[in-house]
Amino acid sequence: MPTRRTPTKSDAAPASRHGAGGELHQEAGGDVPVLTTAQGGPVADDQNTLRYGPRGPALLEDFHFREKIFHFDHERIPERIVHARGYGAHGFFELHESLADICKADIFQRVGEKTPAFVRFSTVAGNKGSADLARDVRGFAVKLYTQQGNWDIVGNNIPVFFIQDAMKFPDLVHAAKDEPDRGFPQAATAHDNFWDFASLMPESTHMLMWTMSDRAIPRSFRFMEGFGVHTFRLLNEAGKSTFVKFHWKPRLGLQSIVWDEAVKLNGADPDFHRRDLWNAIQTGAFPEWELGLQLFDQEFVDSFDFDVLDATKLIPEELVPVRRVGRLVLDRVVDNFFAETEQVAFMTQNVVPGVDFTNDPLLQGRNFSYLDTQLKRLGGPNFTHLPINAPKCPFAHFQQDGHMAFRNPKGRVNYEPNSWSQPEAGPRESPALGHRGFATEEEGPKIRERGALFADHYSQARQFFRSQTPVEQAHIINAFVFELSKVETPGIRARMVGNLRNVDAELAEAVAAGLGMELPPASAPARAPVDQPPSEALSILRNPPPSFEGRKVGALVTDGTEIDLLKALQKAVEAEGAVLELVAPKIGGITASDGTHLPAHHAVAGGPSVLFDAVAVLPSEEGAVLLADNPAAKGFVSDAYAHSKFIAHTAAARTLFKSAGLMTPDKGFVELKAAGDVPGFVRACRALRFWEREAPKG
Ligand code: HDE
Repeated sequence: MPTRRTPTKSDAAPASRHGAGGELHQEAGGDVPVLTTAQGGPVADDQNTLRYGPRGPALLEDFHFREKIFHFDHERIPERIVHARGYGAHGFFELHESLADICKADIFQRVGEKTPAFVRFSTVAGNKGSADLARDVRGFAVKLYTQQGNWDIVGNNIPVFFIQDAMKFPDLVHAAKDEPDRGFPQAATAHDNFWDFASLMPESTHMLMWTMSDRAIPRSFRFMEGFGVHTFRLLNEAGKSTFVKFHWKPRLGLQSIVWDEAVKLNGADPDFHRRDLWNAIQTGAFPEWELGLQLFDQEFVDSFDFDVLDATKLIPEELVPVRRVGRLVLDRVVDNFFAETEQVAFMTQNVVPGVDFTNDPLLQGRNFSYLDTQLKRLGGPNFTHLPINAPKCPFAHFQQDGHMAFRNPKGRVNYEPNSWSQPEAGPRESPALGHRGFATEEEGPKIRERGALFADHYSQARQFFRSQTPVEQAHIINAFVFELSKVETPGIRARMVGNLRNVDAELAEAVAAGLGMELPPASAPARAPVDQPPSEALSILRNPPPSFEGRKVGALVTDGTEIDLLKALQKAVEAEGAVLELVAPKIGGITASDGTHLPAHHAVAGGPSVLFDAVAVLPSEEGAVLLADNPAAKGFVSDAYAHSKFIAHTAAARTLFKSAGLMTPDKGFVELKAAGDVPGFVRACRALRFWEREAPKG
């Protein structure tokens, strides 16, 4: 049976050219390019520094050595202050529905037209080298290279935010990141500083409900939503304004993992998310999202229970449906991680004519921060000269010079107005084509104050909790208990649980019980919460994916594994658009029942079941006896069980289950007696997990 190997770009890498002495130079010639310095000078010896005699001191004269080390010393740029760990890919946006009546942006005019895009996903709190499965918000930043310049929708996978005013952003980020004296914990909010701040900022409660939910541990970037978060405006040719919230809806549906998997994945494969994106694109399974718009007018704004300028609130999809108008497809990995993913500069203020801001105080603050931060990170004002940041439409301006300016104007004229004639005279502003904001009428005293509705901190937090299934509610409770258990100061735990009493009594009681503490008094809300109708769209499990497409099955196999069963499984899994990988006692592989040798994708010790969405345990009788003695194999099945995965198995596998302590199989186990049983297993997998296994016992 042929096994699939993920092709990678490195497959095409040139042969290694290491040698102790001068072999490289001897090789160079013919098709082999000669190694040069950055100045282009050919290099004779890249192995030895220039020195007096074989054992003598190095010479300052060695310009090749000095240049090489100098450049290496300066390879790093500051990592992003937030969203440092990220992964990007190229693709396109394709319009499905013309929006000409409500938005004049060029990108929204012609159905079927494709606009190049670059997307970077990220975690927020961890440093660049942290693990992918941290409990965290995921950044979902989209750069659209439109014919009217770059438009960046710098969003997250959660539709609300922790704070209402940009003034508090440095405090939020300081509190969430590692504590300044000790430099830990990394990529985790489970520590005193974060919960101290969060419990003192009731406006963050709604967002906390989301970050304690499974939304903060997505299965993959491909299976999560994206949100522009703020309310923006769309403007049509007549200058009419429509309010809008941006959504990205994943074609393969929503999916998250459970916390114990996240903990284990961070060790087993800290690059789980980036590897998933890379492999999906490289194998032609291009990740895809639909662009959705919630469109509303001033009348809705006036009637809504909350302020649409408050980024800690969302607009339920049941109230304003999401209109899907196009798709975003990622179909090309980067050529170079640093040049593209690291140097890409997203900026909320990058909008195009037809798209405008609102007075959301968070958005207004972001519009300053994103430009400012690029100067520090990318080292100068010319970061738009980098190919990843440069517009792909014609552009012309009089900005000049600065560090690393490599797109330089030709000719004499670098100012405006000027009286030269074209083409020397250069570009002119265009009132007709240029960006013009909506001419709002503003009045009022110059004050530091928020709108009255901003004071409702709990109504939507309650709505979120009550919209979840019991399994999801249990996960939220467990997450609060886990995080607050890491808080050393009991007063902080009590203050947080006091806030949770304003969200939901059962939630607060369950968290207090989980922490082993008395239920503290409820904190006094700034504004009494109001019950809102539950919203199905807020739950992951109430919105199951259309199929098992894009998911992965791990088959635990041994020598003597029944080949017909394995072939049938591979066929059915692939027909579903999913992937089957073989996990064997040794990476060298197995000899199947018909004598064929099958290489393995993973040795069981390095291929735990957390890497898969479902597992198949298919040992021969003898193989099962050996696996029953193998701690990694026992962990494979007991974790698959604990994580509520569907488990296909042969009769022989029971020996392994027994030794792993899995004595009472449930309906999540599917026995494969013959190839004909395989389709039933794959159909079951469409539900992704057998949640009955962990449903709270009533
Ligand atoms: Fe950001 N944020 N942010 N943010 N943000 C940055 O910009 C900032 C906020 C988001 O993949 C920084 O280039 C302020 C909300 C993403 O490169 C910085 C405030 C949302 C990314 C910055 C916010 C986001 C960033 C750091 C509060 C969701 C990664 C490096 C007013 C709607 C983009 C950089 C990428 C990155 C500032 C709040 C999303 C410092 C001041 C709300 C996805 O400019």
